[in-house]
Amino acid sequence: MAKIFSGVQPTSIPTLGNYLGAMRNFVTLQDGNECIYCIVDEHAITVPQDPEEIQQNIHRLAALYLAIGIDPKRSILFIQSEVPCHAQLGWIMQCTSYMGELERMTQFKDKSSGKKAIPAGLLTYPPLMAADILLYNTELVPVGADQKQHLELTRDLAERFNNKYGQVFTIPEPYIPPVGARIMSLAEPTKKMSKSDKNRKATIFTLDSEKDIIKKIKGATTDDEASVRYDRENKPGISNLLDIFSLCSGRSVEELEAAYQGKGYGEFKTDVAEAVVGALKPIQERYQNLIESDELDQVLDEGAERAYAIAGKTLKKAEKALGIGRSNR
Ligand code: ATP
Ligand code: LTN
Repeated sequence: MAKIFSGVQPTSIPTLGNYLGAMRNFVTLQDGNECIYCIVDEHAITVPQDPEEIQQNIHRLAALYLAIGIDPKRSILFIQSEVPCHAQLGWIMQCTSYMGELERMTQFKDKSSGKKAIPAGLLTYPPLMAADILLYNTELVPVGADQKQHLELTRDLAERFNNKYGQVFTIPEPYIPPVGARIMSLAEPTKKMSKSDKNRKATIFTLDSEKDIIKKIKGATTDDEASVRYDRENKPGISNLLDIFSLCSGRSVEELEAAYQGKGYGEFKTDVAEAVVGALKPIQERYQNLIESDELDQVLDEGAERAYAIAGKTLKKAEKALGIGRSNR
C-alpha cells in the first residue's frame, strides 16, 4: 500500500499524451494504494489564462478524471487552490530552493525562452509542485517523462529541509511508465505531444470527435520507408504510432510489428485510429453524463476537505520545524 499523489493542469482539454503517459496509470494505481489526485489550477496561472476559460477547464478536467475511472470513494480528487496549504508550503519550498537550480529546469528554459517579460511563477513552479507532493507524505508520483527533473528537485528540496530542520517530509519516487511516458507530436514526432502546440494537427485531445481523431492520425508525419518497424531514432513517427496503438489495444509492439509486416502505412494508420477511438469512446460517453451532473461539486467539496485534513498537519509540522508562527497553536 503506497501513498500516491499526482496533478494535471486545467489548461485546455487533456491530450492523448496526458492520458497514456499519466492519467491512465492514476486509475490502475487505485488498486491497493491510497491515491490523491489534484487539479493544479495554481500551476496553470504561471502563464496567463482567460478567467472564463480556466473555470471551464477546471470543471471539464474534474469530469474527465471521473470519466477515466477515478473513483471518489477510493481516491481523493480536489482543486489545488481550494486547499490553501499548497500555496503556503509552496512559499516555504521557494525559500528552500536556490535560483541556480530553478534556472536549470528544462521546462523553465523552454517556457521562458523568447519571452521579454518572464512571470516569476514560471521560475518558482517546481517548488510549488514539490509542496503539492510533500504535503501528503507521498511515496510515488505517476507522471510522464517530462516531469522527471521536477521530481528530482522535489527529492532534493525535501532532503535539504529534513537535514536542516529535522525529519518532516517523506522522500517521493517518480512512477514513469515503461511505454507511453513520452507520446510525441503527430506533426513533428521528435517533439512531445503538447496541449499548447499551435499546430492543431499535432495533438489528439481526449474529447476529440471520431472524425478528428481519424483525420489527425491519417495525417501523422511518418517516413518513406513503408515498413512498420519500431525505431525511435530513425522512424520517430511510426514508433510513436506503434506506442499509441499498443497502449490503446493492449497488444505488444512486437506483435503489432509482426501483424503489419509487408502492409502499407495507410492500413496501419486506419487501425491505429480505430484503436484510439475505441479507447476514448467509453471515456467520452461517461464524460457527457458527468459534465451535466451535480455529482462533481459534491466530489470536489469532499475532496478538498479530505485533502486539507492531511495537508494541514504536514504544513503545521513544517512551520513548527522552522519556528514560524506560534508553535504551541
Ligand atoms: P503542456 O503540454 O502544455 O506542456 P502538460 O500537458 O505537460 O502541459 P499537465 O497537464 O500538467 O501539463 O500534464 C499532466 C501529466 O501528463 C504530467 O504527468 C505529464 O508528465 C504528462 N504528459 C504531458 N505530456 C505528455 C506526453 N506527451 N506524453 C506522456 N505524458 C505526458
Ligand atoms: N508539473 C506537472 C503538473 C503538476 C504535478 C504536481 C504533477 C503540478 N503539481 C504534483 C505531479 C505531482 C506538469 O507540468 N505536468
